[in-house]
Amino acid sequence: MSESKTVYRFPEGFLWGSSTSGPQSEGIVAGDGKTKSNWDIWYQREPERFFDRVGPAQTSTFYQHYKEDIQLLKETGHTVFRTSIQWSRLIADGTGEVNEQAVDFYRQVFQGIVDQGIQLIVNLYHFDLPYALQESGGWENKETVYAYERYARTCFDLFGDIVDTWITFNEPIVPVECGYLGDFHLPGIVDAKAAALVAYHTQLASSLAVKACHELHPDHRISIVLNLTPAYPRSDSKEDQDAARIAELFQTRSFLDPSVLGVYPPELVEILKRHDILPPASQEELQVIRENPVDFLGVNYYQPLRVQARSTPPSADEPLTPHYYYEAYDMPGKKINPHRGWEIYEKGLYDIGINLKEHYGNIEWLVTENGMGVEGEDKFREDGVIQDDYRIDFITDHLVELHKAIEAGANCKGYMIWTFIDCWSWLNAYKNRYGLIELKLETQERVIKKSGHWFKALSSNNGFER
Ligand code: BGP
Repeated sequence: MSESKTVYRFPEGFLWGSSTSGPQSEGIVAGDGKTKSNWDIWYQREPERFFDRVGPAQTSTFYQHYKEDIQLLKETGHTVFRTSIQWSRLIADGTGEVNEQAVDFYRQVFQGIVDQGIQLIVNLYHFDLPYALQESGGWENKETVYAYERYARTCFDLFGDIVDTWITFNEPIVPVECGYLGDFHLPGIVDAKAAALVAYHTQLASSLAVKACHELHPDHRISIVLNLTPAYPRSDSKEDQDAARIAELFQTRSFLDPSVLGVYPPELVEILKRHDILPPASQEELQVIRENPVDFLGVNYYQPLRVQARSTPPSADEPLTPHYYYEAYDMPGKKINPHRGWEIYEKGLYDIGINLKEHYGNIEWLVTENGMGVEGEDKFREDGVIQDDYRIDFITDHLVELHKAIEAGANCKGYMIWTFIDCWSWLNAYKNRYGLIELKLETQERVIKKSGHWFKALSSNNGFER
């Protein structure tokens, strides 16, 4: 006797698709007019930091193959797709001349996607700063905020007749953490005061872009994409609970609150003041942030944050890092993706939905990234096709939780996987593959994986049975 199955049907009009980014997919072609980004220069300087020494010039050649790739979007059932404009491609060194070749390229890409009836979402910034701006102080320098605002206005102006849905930044906390509290992005320094300033300037830039978008195109919608990592305390003890609350202040609420509610959490401001690293903010700037919340929210979810109280109190002269207040908790028995080292905790997606419903006015949101990077997928090949059942299970398990959240009233309007075609993943380059479509690096051939065919059925059925 067959077991009875549950049908998970999503609300009408629910969007199905994927996200990628310019720096991770376009690649560089001689004579394309692209200037250097922070990633291009870092790779030039330290190629050994990048897995197998594969750098940002060798990404999945979307620049040359976008027409066939757009066809593949259709073949895998996409009704929504997000990519990003590379600032360093569009505007020479971030503040110079507009690159007409880039304008042609992006216009053709965007039109091609829209012509297929796919909802297009265009992101303005995915970790890629024009290097010339990095040299003049990067996001520590207020001038970068204004340069970004001009860049955003240029994009709204050049592409606003095709694109109507925008993202200001992807995961803005990541460059702060990786570049100013760690050594995973340029400039690779540890300086909490600089980190707080960079975060503040990024938020201000985002709010200025929201304002500009609404001024130029009142009918457009604009958002920010945040990696919401709910913080779960090790125990119910007050110490662990405090640690989790503060972890969320740093990791998520530092952008979530100002972007959605227009204000910073008072406790975060207090902490920064106490350590004498509160960025100087004028009343006028805070008003820009207050008056320009996003229209909807993009949520990237890969893993939760497990947190415990510190085992030893901070020493008197210990510099501030987030770990001044909490430690990571390595929870025994957790489910993990061994290739990426990230915990898999599907219920996090449910918790995010309920948190946004209860504390953020039930703002409309989309899952803009969720996915599983796996190394050595070749071993799962049968009859030429990668049988990535683990990816199908990963997506399904998350969708069950998302469905539950929607039934409980969460205002989620779509699910986008990371990613469409295997793409270049920063320092990990092509180590872990995330795609619904395989990219053969040597030939640049694209082959739909089992998950890509499955995704098409998921989209056509607007749900699944299990
Ligand atoms: C997100 C980024 C993506 C993507 C993804 C997978 O944080 O927005 O750009 O790279 O993570 O992570 P990774 O490439 O490091 O495995």
